[in-house]
Amino acid sequence: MDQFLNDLPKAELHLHLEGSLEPELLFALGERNAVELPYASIEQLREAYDFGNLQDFLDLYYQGAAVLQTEQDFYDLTWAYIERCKAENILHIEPFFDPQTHTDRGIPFATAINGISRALEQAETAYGISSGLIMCFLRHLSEDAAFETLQQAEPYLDKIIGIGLDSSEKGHPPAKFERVFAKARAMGLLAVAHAGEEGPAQNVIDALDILKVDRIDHGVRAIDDPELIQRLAREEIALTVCPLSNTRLKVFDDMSQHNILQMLEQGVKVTVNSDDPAYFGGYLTENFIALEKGLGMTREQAVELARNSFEYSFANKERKAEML
Ligand code: ES4
Ligand code: ZN
Repeated sequence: MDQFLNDLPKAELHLHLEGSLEPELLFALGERNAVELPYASIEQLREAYDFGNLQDFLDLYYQGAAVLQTEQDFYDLTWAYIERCKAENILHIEPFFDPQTHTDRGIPFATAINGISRALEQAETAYGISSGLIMCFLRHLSEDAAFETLQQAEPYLDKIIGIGLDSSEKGHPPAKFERVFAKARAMGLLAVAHAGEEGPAQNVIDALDILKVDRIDHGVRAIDDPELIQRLAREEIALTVCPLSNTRLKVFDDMSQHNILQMLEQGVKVTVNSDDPAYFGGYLTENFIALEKGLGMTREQAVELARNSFEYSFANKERKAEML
């Protein structure tokens, strides 16, 4: 089964590039850029990856990103993820990056996006892996800061397919970003948002009705609202679900408690994703394996989940037809 899941053609629609920064590369870049790290060893850093909730994780995730300084660093980070995709038969990716995590440290927007884009272009030419890059606004920062980031992105709109919204969900509801999402959509960008991860089902409704997103990231708390579950199924609004992330951040106590297959059986267009694999203990195949081990996912269910990842991707019709 493990080999079947690895070889199954897949797309990944919810992956934070900064969350694919493995401790080994983090230490190597720290050394290369003379950034002081508060950990004596790679092992000590890994031991710190024991999170009680989303905020515990975010604190370490933003700290780790500080080693990313040059365009080459962003290229190396992205390329390491692409090598994993190649090994796991991932045909299409729509990775996120958080420009504000870098611009707030004085790293130009151009440095991050040029390094990432160079790796994504090489993924296409070397491996035939197609992609669409999504830039996320940090929801703990202001809407004005998001507007400023959108402005910085304007020269690079050919390299970005859409915008997203991530970071601390509690206390930062979708409505805070209504105007900046409207502007981005008017510029032709697609939109997604993290909603219903730690926050309530209402955040999923508001992401749809106020931000007018094309897809929901996580969305697992939608289960608390049966009417919303029916709507998601009826309107074919896909959820990018991240099983290992949800257990590592204590959204569910144990994988046996996860609701992804329950939603799948209720007709919700769910997909499997790895979120921040360097921090949560596994890339995409490992997330599929965790669903088999923890929830008894069948091969047929795995195939349906993988099909959803192509069908609800932002790839064009021709590319979808090739992958499906
Ligand atoms: C994130 Cl798991 C998760 N949730 C919200 N924001 C994030 N940024 C990176 N990973
Ligand atoms: Zn995420």
